[in-house]
Amino acid sequence: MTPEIRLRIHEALDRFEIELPSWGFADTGTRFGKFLQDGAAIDLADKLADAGEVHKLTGCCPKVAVHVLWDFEEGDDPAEVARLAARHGVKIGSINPNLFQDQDYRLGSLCNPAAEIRARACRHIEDSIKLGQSLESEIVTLWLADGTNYPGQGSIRARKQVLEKALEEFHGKLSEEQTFLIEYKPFEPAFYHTDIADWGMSYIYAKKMGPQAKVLVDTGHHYQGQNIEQIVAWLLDEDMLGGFHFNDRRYADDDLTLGSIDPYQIFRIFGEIHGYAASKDGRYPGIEYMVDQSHNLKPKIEAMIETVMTAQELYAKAALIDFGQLEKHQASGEIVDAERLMKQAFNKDVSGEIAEWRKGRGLSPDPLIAFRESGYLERIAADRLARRAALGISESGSYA
Ligand code: AFD
Ligand code: MN
Ligand code: MN
Repeated sequence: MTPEIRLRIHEALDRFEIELPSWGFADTGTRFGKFLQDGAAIDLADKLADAGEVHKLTGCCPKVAVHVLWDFEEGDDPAEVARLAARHGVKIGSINPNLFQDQDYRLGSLCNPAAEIRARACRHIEDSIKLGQSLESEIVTLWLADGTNYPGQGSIRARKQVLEKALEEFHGKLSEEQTFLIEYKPFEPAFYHTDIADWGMSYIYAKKMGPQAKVLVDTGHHYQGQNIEQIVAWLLDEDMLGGFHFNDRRYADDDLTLGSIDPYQIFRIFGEIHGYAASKDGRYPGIEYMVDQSHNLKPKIEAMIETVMTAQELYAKAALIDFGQLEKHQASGEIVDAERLMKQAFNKDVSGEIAEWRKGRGLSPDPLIAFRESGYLERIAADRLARRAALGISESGSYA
């Protein structure tokens, strides 16, 4: 490959940071049960250690997303959490409130018909915003599971109005450094309507909230056949793309590892971002690239390293699209040439340049192999097995 191509790949990798989800290291499952892994993280300290290991090996994951109710106990000292993260070479990234598990939220949280439950949900969001400030985190990501399961169960318009008002109030609580990302999802756990079901709803809510609110695109949160890169292009053009939750899916919100089902789609999404920057004299928008996956079957840390390596590879490939030449093909209606240009970039083998980039940063050319050879998993599995036994975590994954 030419030095110019090599430089483009290295420059792309230099700017590409990926946030890891704390929950991706812990035992997760489906509603049909969990398959426990000996080395799965038990508490936030474990999660930060595992994330730190992934960052140490990949060199591009300095931040860890936290889930407020899964990662923090009442009375936890945020300063101590920040110090713990620093000890593992990472820092706390996005704050994820949890309005979907408490029994009070059976009929919804921010959109619940009962004012006192809505008020309780608002307090949790405001506490999450404050927690973010105490952790010097700059991102709050709201995924709202609210919705209904049957026609007539709730007024879609009344719920929209109630939610708008709550969101506008949250905006006033943000510090200057914070951005509030509104994530959408067409269905699940609600199965008749979801109050924030698509990018248009997120966009409208974010616009009404204020200038520090943007849209979060979770790549699994789309109906089959939806053109996600078109949504990304629109949000980029409106300066409303806040970030991504990366995962892949075959059917719905499957939380499979990125690129395991449709790598070309992720490449095209990255192509929109590189193309946008190419149209802005190389200026890239500030976008939060975050993983959101549940590794129910794959070994958790391996799956996370695999995801990061795949994201880097696809981002580097998309950086090779010749946008100047593409514009010429587009202007002349040369459809086959335009598509060939995309496919050539997608099919480029960039593994050598990525290995060089890693070696230049003192990293192993293959972080997955380096992880396997490190003995890290064997060490933590022994420790965590003993702690599981002491905690009485049964094979069903719940505390005995
Ligand atoms: C679930 C939801 C959503 C959310 C994530 C973390 O579908 O993607 O962002 O949990 O709370 O995957
Ligand atoms: Mn998500
Ligand atoms: Mn999801």
